[in-house]
Amino acid sequence: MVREITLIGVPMDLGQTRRGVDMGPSAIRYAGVIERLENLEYEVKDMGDIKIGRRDSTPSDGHDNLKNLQEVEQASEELARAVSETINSKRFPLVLGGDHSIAIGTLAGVAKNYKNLGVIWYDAHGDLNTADTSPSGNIHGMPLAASLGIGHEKLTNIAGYAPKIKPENVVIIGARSLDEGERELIKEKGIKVFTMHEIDRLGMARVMEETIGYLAGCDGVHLSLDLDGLDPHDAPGVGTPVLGGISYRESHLAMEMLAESEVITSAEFVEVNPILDERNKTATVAVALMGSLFGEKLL
Ligand code: NNH
Ligand code: MN
Ligand code: MN
Ligand code: MN
Repeated sequence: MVREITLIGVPMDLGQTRRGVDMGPSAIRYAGVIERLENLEYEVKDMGDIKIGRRDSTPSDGHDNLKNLQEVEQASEELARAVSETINSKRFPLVLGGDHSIAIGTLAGVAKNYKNLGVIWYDAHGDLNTADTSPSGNIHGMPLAASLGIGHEKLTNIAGYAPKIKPENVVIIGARSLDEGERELIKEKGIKVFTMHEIDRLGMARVMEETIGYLAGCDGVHLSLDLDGLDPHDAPGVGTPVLGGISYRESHLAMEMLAESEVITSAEFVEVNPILDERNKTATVAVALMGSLFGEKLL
């Protein structure tokens, strides 16, 4: 594993309508991310935050069910550059969100640097909507589709190329809320999904073994971890909580297994909303999971 980490904050809240998720990067910093990683003997550099435009006053006017499209596009371009530069300077990009729309920019920056990038999408949702299938017009429900090259050109073509990833290199873990169009896309593209049903039946250890095996042919693996993948009891500070999620302990195990396998080459932790949280619990959980992902062990 690369021993140098660059933190990139993305105070984005324009991919959905609840306020407060723009404070996610601050909440995660406040929860001690830098100290946590430095204790594991990483060299950590915090590059600060990507600039985010203002909330569109006429959100979906003229953008066909894509709220704040222009602003999300601009931030994605800037984030893609920052992430790619980080990888070029042989550092590990750790992106702090912000709502999940930021994954469009993160993956645009990451995928440039790999021939066959794998993605682990840890989330209650599929994030496989397009303007045509989205029930909300919220772009945070679309980043996985956009990265597969599906959807509005302004979202699929960030950094000037598409697609970023192949459907056979994606594993979704924790799904329990999918829209109709997302279900169809999963079937059509044959995307690998471990829903809560599989996690309950197989157990997280087996799910992670299968995930790591499934992505074995990839030359890099990006972890996109939406805190709402966890159960709202363990991660209450998220905008769209869904009951019956992955526990804190299962998530720890998942991160530890990723650390042992040394497959992860970039990561982002998204949807931390301190306004909806209980005493910064969700950011604290995020930092604890980062600790495990980067190799923290009790003994
Ligand atoms: N599927 C819904 C939508 O597209 C909700 C998405 N919300 C998320 N995704 N938090 O991870 O609007
Ligand atoms: Mn507008
Ligand atoms: Mn998501
Ligand atoms: Mn989600």
